Amino acid sequence: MKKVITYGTYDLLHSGHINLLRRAKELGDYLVVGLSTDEFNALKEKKAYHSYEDRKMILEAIRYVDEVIPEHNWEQKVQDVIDNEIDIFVMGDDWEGHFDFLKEYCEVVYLPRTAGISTTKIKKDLLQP
Ligand code: C2G
Repeated sequence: MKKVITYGTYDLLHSGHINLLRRAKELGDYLVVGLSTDEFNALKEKKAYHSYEDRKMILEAIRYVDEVIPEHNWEQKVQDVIDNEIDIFVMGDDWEGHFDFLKEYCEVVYLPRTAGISTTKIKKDLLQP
């Protein structure tokens, strides 16, 4: 069984997230998502609208997602890859190069982001009169 992992905040779920999760799952048989906790989001200087529990429940309802684990910090990825016997690490290409250190442990794939959509854009657009 080929296992894939990806990470993110996944707040205010949108088509860019789904496109990423679908393509990540297509690379293997089992997709693990490392979901940023509310505390880690604070470290990333991100404030999610939905709580970790709600974002986890929403992700678990997506057909492409097989398991959700908490992402507490930047340092846990190597251990996650080892503990979960991961074959492929996937992220959107806005992260291109940032996680190449994982190439020692698994394949590293950066997928093209979906243009024109982001949680930040949604929040901004909703403020427009
Ligand atoms: N994404 C995408 N297209 C978009 C928006 C997001 O492909 N239009 C991808 C991102 O590249 C990322 C995933 O969707 O791979 C989740 O995006 P975020 O929730 O914004 O995640 P981020 O804050 O980038 O957290 O340790 C890694 C971090 O937790 C990544």
